[in-house]
Amino acid sequence: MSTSTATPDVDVVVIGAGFTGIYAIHRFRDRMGLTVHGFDAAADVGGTWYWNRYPGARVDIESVHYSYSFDEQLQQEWHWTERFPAQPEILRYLSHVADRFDIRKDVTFGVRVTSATWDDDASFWRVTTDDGAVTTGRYLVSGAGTLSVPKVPDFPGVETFAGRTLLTGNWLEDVDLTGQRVGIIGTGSSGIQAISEIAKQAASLTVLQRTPNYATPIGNHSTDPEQEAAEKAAYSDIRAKSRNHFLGVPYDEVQPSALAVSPEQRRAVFDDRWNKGGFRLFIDSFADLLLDKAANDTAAEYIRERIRERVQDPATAELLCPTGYPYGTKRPPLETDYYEAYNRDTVTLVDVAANRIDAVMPQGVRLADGTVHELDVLVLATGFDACTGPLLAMNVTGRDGLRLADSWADGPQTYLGLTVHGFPNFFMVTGPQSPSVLYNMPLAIEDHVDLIGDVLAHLAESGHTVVEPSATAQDQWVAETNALSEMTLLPTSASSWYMGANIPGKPRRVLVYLGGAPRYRAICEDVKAGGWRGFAVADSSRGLET
Ligand code: NA7
Repeated sequence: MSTSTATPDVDVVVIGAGFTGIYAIHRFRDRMGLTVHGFDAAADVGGTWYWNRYPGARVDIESVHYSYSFDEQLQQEWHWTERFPAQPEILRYLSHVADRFDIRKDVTFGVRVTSATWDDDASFWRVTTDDGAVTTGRYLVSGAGTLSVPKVPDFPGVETFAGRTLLTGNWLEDVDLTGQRVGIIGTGSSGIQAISEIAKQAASLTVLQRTPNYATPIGNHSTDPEQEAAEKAAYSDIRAKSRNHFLGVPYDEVQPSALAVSPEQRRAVFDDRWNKGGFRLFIDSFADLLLDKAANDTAAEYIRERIRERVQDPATAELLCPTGYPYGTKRPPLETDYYEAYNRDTVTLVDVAANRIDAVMPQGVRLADGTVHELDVLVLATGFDACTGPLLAMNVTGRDGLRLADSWADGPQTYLGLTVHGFPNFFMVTGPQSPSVLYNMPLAIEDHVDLIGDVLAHLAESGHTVVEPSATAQDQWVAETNALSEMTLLPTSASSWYMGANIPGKPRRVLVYLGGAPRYRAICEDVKAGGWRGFAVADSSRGLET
């Protein structure tokens, strides 16, 4: 008997019920007729938008683009109230999609995957959850997210704080901060969004900043009915254009080089993109900002000038001006009235790069020089163990007992950011070394889920049940991903989570494919057209010739 005839509980186990899990269940179950079961640690669907309910949490890509494209009726019927909606509205949208496609009936909520182990004899995955249950599935699809394992810094005494400690990446309740003395550590995208809102409520807000950021205006506004109607009428063109853009948005005004135009022309472009908001300045101004330091300097200086215009106290303004790294080498935050928050008497900026955080005490935070900031609430907006963290947290063990943690000891090793040699039938949606966080997420997710669907269809057609990338294909992909990053300012410039550099001890390797979504999609098409080049298929994992 072929070992692969052992029958698992389901065809596909899907981990996570965020943007990925919802679409994956629909795609595999309703469009392919496979049996599917999902798991999510949350009590309901939503993923990122379930866990991040901190004040000010908001999407950074226009939701007309940051939304599913797979169902025409869905995209026609849904109405966004704002250009860049806040977290509650996105969660409502995901709940609506889950209702519409009856997703919840195939998800177990409130359980966390504690291990996933490939069974070499049965050729399927055994997925263990923290309720003790074991579920077997022929294929394992991770939709565990890229920014879903929060980083909690181990400041000495952090557990002794007598007030309330809140983590932006795990913030589930409405919290009234009115009249409270609030301290916040972290001025990345989450911290900047939270600071702008908390500043309006708190009796005092102390911002403990280690690195200033290049935040630029989001330009949010209520949905304009005429614009909405026009976009809905042209949705298929918009989506096609988005998929042909580096970041997955239909922007088309980027100019080749910031250095090829006069200072006046450059200023006019920067002003225009600044006023348009969103990521226009970052990815729709000049194409060489991430490639050429001199080009980048022009944008960095422009942003610093604008910060100085907005912050009344010159010393505070200087502290808010990033100087130590190029624009965009850390993920640029988008903001509404962030810099104006520092013009309030109740908001204080503290430079914890110069005077580092020494310890957390019952009454607040103590700095190296002995200063104590007394607080009722401490907000940690300290980021995530990005891209690899959510996958490694699941204790994945592949063929011949190979642990993912060992395979990735020196950084992620993947083929296409989708699969891993030694881990048959394992698929990572928006995995490390895919465009993921540098590609409009819902579209990146749809592309990957569709690609997995195509792999599974190919297996079914060819009469096989097991697929795995070859070591050679994987080595080439890792080399290409690293080489692409070397062409940019990223590897050498900033301690960014793009490079894994925000987590002590994490290998410093690029976690994102920097060739852009269109090139990546073309490569995937080519792999498919070439008979799934780089993949080996078999009846059982013992039969893989890799
Ligand atoms: P980020 O962008 O990683 O920001 C984390 C912030 O926390 C950043 O300002 C860090 O400063 C700061 N941080 C982290 N650890 C410490 C310690 N130990 N001491 C002081 N300050 C610290 O995370 P976000 O949640 O804001 O954003 C993540 C993504 O979510 C975002 O890019 C979007 O894609 C959505 P540092 O810069 O390391 O000096």
